Amino acid sequence: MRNFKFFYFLFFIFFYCSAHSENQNLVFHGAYTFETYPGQKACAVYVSIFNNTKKKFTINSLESDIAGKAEIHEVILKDDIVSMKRVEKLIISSKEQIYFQPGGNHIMLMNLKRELVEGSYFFINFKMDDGSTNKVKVMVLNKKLRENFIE
Ligand SMILES: [Cu+2]
Repeated sequence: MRNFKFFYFLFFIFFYCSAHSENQNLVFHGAYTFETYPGQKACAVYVSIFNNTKKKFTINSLESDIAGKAEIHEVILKDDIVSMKRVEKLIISSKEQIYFQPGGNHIMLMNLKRELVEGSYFFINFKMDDGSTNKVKVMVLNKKLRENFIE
């Protein structure tokens, strides 16, 4: 009788875990950028990406209706000079958390097609190597907030 209960317990755990992992995907949290001034052609977008799954994800490319070009950039500090380099493919390993933040790695939108107004939002599509797309909402914040984000 006791063994039977134990078996039932294992059975429950197995189904509980598999039901949860099946629904899991990459989670994009709190994407934002700052309002632009008239004529501004590029802006940086920040977001946190959580991979709570056992799988590895690869972001192949980005696109957005509001920009001619969207890229992932990493910030490189060499000989006291800060520069940006395009990341061709971003691999997010199992259980990895990635934080794009002001002063660090970011998403760069270039050839902006319109001014970004505080309180509005737009979308960026993250195209994955498995053919799927993650559509992420980006909030436009007041540029005065920027000062609070940088050291
Ligand atoms: Cu950049």
